Amino acid sequence: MRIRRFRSHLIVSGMDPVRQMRKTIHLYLIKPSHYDDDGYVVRHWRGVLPSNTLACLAGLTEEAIRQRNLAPKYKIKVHLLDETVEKIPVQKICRSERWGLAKNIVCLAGVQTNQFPRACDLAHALRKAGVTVMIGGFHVSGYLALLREIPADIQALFDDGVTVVKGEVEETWGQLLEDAIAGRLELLYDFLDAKPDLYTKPIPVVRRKYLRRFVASNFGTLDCGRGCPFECSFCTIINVQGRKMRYRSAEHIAEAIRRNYKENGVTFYFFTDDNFARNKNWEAIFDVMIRLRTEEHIPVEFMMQVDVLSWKLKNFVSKARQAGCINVFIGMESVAPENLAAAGKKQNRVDEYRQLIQAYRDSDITSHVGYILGFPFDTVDSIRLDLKFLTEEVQPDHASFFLLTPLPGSMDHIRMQQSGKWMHPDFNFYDSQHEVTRHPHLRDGSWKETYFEAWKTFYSLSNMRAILRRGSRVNYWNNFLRFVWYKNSIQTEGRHPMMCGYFRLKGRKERRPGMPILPRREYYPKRAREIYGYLRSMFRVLTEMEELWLQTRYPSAAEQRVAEELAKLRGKYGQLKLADLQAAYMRAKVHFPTLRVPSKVQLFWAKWSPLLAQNKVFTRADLHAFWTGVRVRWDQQRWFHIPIHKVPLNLFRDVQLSVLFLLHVSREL
Ligand code: B12
Ligand code: SF4
Repeated sequence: MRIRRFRSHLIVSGMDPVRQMRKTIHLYLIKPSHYDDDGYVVRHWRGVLPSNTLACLAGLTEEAIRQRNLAPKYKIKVHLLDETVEKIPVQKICRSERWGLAKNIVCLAGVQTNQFPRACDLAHALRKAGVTVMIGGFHVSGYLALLREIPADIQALFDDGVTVVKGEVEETWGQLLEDAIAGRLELLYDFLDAKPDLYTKPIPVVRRKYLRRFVASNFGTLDCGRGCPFECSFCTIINVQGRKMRYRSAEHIAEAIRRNYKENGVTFYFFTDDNFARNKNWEAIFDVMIRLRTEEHIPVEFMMQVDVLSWKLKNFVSKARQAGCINVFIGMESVAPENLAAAGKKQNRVDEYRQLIQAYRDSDITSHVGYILGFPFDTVDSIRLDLKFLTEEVQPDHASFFLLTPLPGSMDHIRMQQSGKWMHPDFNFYDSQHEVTRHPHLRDGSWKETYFEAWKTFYSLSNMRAILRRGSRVNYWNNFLRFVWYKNSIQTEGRHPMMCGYFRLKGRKERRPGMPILPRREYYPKRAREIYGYLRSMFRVLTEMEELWLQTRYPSAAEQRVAEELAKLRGKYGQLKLADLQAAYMRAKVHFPTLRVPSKVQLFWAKWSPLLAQNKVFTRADLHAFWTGVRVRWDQQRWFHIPIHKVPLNLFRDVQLSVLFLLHVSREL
């Protein structure tokens, strides 16, 4: 190992660290994003999943400031920044450091492999101004866990005076902060073998200001435990967090949930444990949550990740539902036993998959399976057959597809490296959505094509309709909204939903070093075309989802009452007067308060409500056919053949449907 033994802060400044100490300290906890294929930083107007690492480090910081009594000595301002939803003010931080306005400490947090190149670029830029920079997370931890040599990119960080932290810091964060403030940071900290006991460690802290950048601001994250006892070869968790399970105290978790509910309105959690079913404290955690829901009336719900054997644990599924679980993510990975065997996933039994999904469905918990493409025995044809089996036989409610990726920290990575097999040299592409190795049967782009085909097949109108009809009414909107998120990510941006948000933002100058900054005249027209493309695609997703809603929706109680009243008027449609209709609505106690609708709309509703109420299929297929006809004639320049007189009514019907649809969707958000 080649690490020069000097203190990172001294290298650049060359000054006595004690003299550098300033009163105001800005502590930036930054979750970096990554670059898209064009080299632009990926950022969205609104995100979907907040970062749990930021929440964890925020909790640890609060405690460190309290325990080490730092507040009287320094004015510490903590900034939580997530580059996937906001711009990082690199210039501002550098200016503040150069002008000596404050001491700035930047922690690049929870850096995953695909974010590592971006994190390095940020680190180097900040170091040029002398900012103290630390980097931690799964990439550096996993990468250094299995390698014997220090790789060149990490050495470059050391050379620039960046501190690399390997492992978890629940027991050492306070000391690291003090070292950073005092300018005595080492270049490498290795905590991998000193895994912290989490039982009474600070719980991740949720901040309302941060949550506002996400679609659902009632959404919090929490890791109730860490580690996993299994041995999958593509997984990095076991080599970083270990195979011995560690967990938090149930009472601590309850306290955090209570506080987050009262102070920040958080009612939904993503428990980020990789395998909640193997958390030895699961029952105690479920019990306190049941108590919170029933005795304290805190309407908390959550989703969690579990293994395929979880349904067999006595009381696990039923208690999970009582505790508020509405969705489980299951590492199914493949339906081909030979692939599972090759990945060391011995615990997965394909013949039990259907029972597993049904066990959760019976308890009104929706299932989401993780599915990997590119295992050794996969071919284009076998994947198609497997998908058919997955959708028709196993019948999960959701699926996420990933390309098999040798992530640093996994056994796959180290084996490939030892056998000298080709792996893509650019970590930016290690996001499970790019081909970074060579597959024996999936060549010439067919791997990625099959990947997109898998998304398309699973999220086809027919499969989504089948899922909604199969599921119970309580989960209708939970499933539906996830479909909107998934369809929009894959169809509009071609991005994995877990790396996507709503409406992609870009900065002309936020481009990967080495790639040209386009002149304005070139960049903006290109960007305008791109935005137009997004909007068109979002519109297409919206109409498709509207169709799905129309075909599957449950009528509301008010609608049912209207339908009953209108049924009494049936047969009189010919001579129906507006006053009769209004009287019927009054009797049903519906005054259309949400829409102050003109009389025509009421007539339209009068016609269709009974059909909807009887749960008969209703569709916007006629509208779709009409607009397609208009577009075709327009494109063929047969303008006189466009039935102009029908346009206003159809437009009106379409807008009305869209408004109703959006009203329903927004009510569920
Ligand atoms: C939750 C989660 C997500 C969420 C993230 C949002 C969220 N809610 O946090 C979602 C679903 C979006 C997600 C997506 C993905 N994920 Co993910 N995810 C996780 C998971 C299960 C938990 C993360 C977590 O909160 N851990 C708890 C925190 C506290 O741990 P931590 O980040 O390691 O931080 C600790 C230390 O590392 C250290 N530390 C961290 N940062 C810093 C910084 C400094 C300065 C210091 C001193 C210390 C320090 O202190 C922390 C406390 O001890 C992890 C697995 C895991 N067990 O961590 C996978 C994991 C991180 N994900 C992984 C992957 C591959 C992905 C995806 C690429 C998959 C995909 N295609 O969708 C995407 C990438 C998304 C992206 N580009 O951002 C891999 C990353 C491996 C790697 N080498 O990159 C992991 C490890 C799982 C795996 N399969 O191996 N993920
Ligand atoms: S079951 Fe999941 S978390 Fe556990 S080793 Fe396998 S992939 Fe990793």
